[in-house]
Amino acid sequence: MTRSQRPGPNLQDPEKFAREFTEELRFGQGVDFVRASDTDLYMALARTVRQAMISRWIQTLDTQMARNAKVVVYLSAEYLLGRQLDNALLATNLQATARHALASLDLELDTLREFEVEPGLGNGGLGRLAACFLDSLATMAIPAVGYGIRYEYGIFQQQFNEEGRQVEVPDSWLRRGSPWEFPHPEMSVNVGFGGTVKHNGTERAVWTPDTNVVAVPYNYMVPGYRSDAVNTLRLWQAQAAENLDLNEFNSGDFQGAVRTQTEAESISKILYPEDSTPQGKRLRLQQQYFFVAASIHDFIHNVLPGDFDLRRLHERVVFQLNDTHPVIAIPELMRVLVDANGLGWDEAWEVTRKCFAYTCHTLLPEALEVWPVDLLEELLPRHMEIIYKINSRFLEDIADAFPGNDWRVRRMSIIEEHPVRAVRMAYLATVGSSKVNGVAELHSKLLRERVLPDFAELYPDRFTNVTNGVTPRRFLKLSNPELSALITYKIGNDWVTNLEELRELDQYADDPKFVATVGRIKHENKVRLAEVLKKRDGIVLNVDSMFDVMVKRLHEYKRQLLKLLHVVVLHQRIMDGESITPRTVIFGAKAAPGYVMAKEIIGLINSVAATIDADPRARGQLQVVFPPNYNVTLAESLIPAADLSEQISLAGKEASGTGNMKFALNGALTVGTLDGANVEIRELVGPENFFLFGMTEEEATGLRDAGYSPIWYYDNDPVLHRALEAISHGDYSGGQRFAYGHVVDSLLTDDPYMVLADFASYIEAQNEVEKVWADQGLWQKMVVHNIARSGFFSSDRSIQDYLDRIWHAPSVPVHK
Ligand code: 26Q
Repeated sequence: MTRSQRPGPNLQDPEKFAREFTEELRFGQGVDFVRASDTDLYMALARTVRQAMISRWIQTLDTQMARNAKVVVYLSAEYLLGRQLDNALLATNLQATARHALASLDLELDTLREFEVEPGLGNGGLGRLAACFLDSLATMAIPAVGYGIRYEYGIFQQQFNEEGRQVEVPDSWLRRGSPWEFPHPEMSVNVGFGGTVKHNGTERAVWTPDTNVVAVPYNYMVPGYRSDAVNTLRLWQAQAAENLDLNEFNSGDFQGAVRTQTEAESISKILYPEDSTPQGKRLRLQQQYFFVAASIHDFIHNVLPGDFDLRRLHERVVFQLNDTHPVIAIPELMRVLVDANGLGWDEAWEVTRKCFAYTCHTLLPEALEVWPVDLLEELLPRHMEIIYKINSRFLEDIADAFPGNDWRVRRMSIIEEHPVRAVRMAYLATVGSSKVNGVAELHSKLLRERVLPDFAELYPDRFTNVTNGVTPRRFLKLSNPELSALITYKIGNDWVTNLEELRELDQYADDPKFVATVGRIKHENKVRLAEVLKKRDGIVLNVDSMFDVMVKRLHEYKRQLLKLLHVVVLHQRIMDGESITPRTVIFGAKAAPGYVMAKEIIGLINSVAATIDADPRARGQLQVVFPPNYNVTLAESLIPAADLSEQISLAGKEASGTGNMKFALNGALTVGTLDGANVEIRELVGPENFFLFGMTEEEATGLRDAGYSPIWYYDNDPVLHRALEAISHGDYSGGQRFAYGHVVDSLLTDDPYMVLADFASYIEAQNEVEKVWADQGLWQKMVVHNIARSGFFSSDRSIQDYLDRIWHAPSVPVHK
C-alpha cells in the first residue's frame, strides 16, 4: 500500500463521522463542544467532509500522473463557485450520514450550512459556467485543472438605500477564513513586470523585468459526483517579492517600504465588477498576466515530468481560454518556448497554436477587449514584441491568401490604430488558437458572420459551437430535492449523470397524478422561498400567485426595463378596475458600479415596487420584489420556485444565457426572444411549450438599418404611451416628477436595445401566459415537457462536446 492509498476513517458511519467532527472541533478549531460558536461548528463540519475527499484527491493526481494523461487546463479570471459544503456532501454521498451524526450531537445540518459564506469570485454567467464545467470535468473523470485568481474581495455585496438605489459593500469572504483552501507557499512562482529586453541577433531574447511579484497557489478540491475523481482548482494570490525594503525601512521611510509591498499585493485584492465594458485599466492587465504566467509555469514545472520535451506540449495539454481575459497566455507560451527553452519561432508557434482554444462569450462590440500598445510596452515589453511578430507573420499570410487586398489586411490586423494603437485580444486569440467557439448555435453563427467574418473565411475549420450547459448536481439535485426525489422515484437515479434520461418523464405529461405532484412540489418550493426571503429581507410573498422571475446582471441589452413596463401596464389595469392574474414579479440583479444607467434602472425598479406596495388596490394581485444581493446561494432557492422565466434580451445580444436553462430544468416556463440558447430551448421543449415574442435578430438588424425611431411606437401605442407617461410624470417615484424622466427619455430618443419595438409583442405574450395559467392542467403539462426535454442543457453534454470537437482528452477513471 502506497502512502496515498491509506484509507481515511470510514466516514459513512454516522458514529465515526460524529467522532471525527468532535475531533476537528478540538484539534482543528481549538475549541470544545460547549464553547463552540456556530462558525466553529460549521468549520469543523467542513473539515470533516474535506477529510472524506482527501485520499481521493491524492489518488486522482497519482492516477493521472502515472497515465501521462492529456490535461484540460481551464484558464479563467472568474469562478463563481457558490457554497461548497452541500456539494461536497452530495459528491461523497455523505448527506444523510452528516445529518444523522449532527443530530446525535443535537445539531442541525440545515442550521450549520447557513454559516458558509459563498466565494463570489466571478461576476455572472461566465464565472458560473467555469464552475459548472469544473463540476462536470470531475464527474466525468477528465484530467483537468482550473487556474484563476484568489481575489481577496469577490463581487461586491449589494444593498439598497432608502431611495432604493444600489450601494456596494466590499465582499470580505475570507473574514472568517475558508476551510476549503490549501495554501502552498512553497510552490510559489515569480511573475515579472516591466523592465527591458535584450537581443543578440537570434530569435531568443532576454527579458529583465524590473518588478517581481510572487504568486502563491491555493488549492481547492473539485469533487466529481460519485466518480471517485477529485480535480484541482488552483487560485493564485499575489504577494510582494521582498517582505519590506530594508533600506527604506532603516532610513525611516516606512511608507515607502510598505508601498512596494502594497502595490504587489493589490494585484489579487479585488475582482473587477464590470462584466461588459472593459475599461482598459492597468491593474486589470496585471491581474491577467499574473495568473496566466503563474499557471503556465506551474503546469510545465509541476504537472509535466521534469524531462518533458516541450515540442510535444500539445499532446499533454489543451489550454482553454475563457473569453479573452487570459489571452496574454499566447505570447507568454511563445516567450517560454522561444526565450526560455530555445525552440525556434516556427516550431514554437505550431505548438502554441495547437495548445490553445478560445471561447468567446459576447456579441457586444464594446465588450471586446483591447489593450493599448503603450500599456503593454510598459508592463510586458517582451510580450509586445512577440505580439508584433505574430501579427506581421499573420498579415503576410493574409496578403498571400488575398493578394492586393490592403483593406482586408488592415481590417484583420491584431493591432488597431484608432483611437489609440491597441491590441485586439479577440483577434490575437483567434490567430493563436486551433479552435474558436461560441456558446450557443445562434451566437456561434453570429460570431462567424458578424464579429469575426474575415477570420471565419480564412480559417473555416477553426470555428465551432459548444452550447453552454449547467450542472444538474447543483441546479437540480441539490437545489430542488423534492423534484429530484420524484424524478428518481419514476426513472431511477442515473439522470444525475445522464440528464437526457429526463426524456422518460415526457410520457407522464398526461398522467394527472404525476402532473399534480409536480405542481405540489412547485408550490412547496414557493413556500420555502417565501421563508427564505422573509428571514433574509423581511419580504412577505403571496405563495398563491404566479412567481414571475427575472434574475441576471443588470444590463440594458437584457431589458429589465421591458419587464418593468409590463409591470406598470398590469398596475394600470388594476387601477382601471380590471382584475388580473395574481402575480409576484421577482427581480434580482447587480449593476456594475460605474454603469450609471444600470444603477438608475435599479432605482426605478425599487421605486415602482414601493409604489405598487403602497397601493391597496394591488394587494393580492400584483407585487414586485427585489431582494438585494442576488448570488448563487439565492439563485438556488429562487429558481426552483419560479413559474415564469424571463429571458427577454434583444435578439442577437445575449450570447447564450445559462439561467434560462436552470429555470426550464426546474419546471418554469420561459417567456423569451429568439436569442442565445433560448432558440435551442424552444426547439427542444417544443414551440407550443414556450412563450415566444419579439423580433428575430435579422428583423432587429433590418429595423436598425432602416432607421429605428422609438418615438413612433410611443405615438402609436396608447398602452405604451400611458406607461411611459406615468413613469416620467413621477407616478412611480412618489410624485417626484423628474426622478426617472431621463430613463424614459433614453428610451424615446435612443432605445439602443429596441425595448419599444418589442413592447407590444411582449405584452401579447404575457396575455397568453395569463390565459394558459388560468388552465392549470395545461400549464403543468407544459411544465413537465420543459423538465423532460431539457436534458441537453447539462454541462456534462457541453463538456462532451468540448472533448469531441476541441480537447480530445480521454477520461481517466480513478479507483479508490
Ligand atoms: C473584461 C475586462 C476588464 C474587466 C472586466 C471584463 C469582463 C468580466 C466579465 C468582461 C466580461 C465578463 C463576463 C461576461 C459574461 O458573463 N458573459 C456571459 O457568459 C455566459 C456564459 O457563456 C453567457 O451565457 C452569457 O450570455 C454572457 O453574457
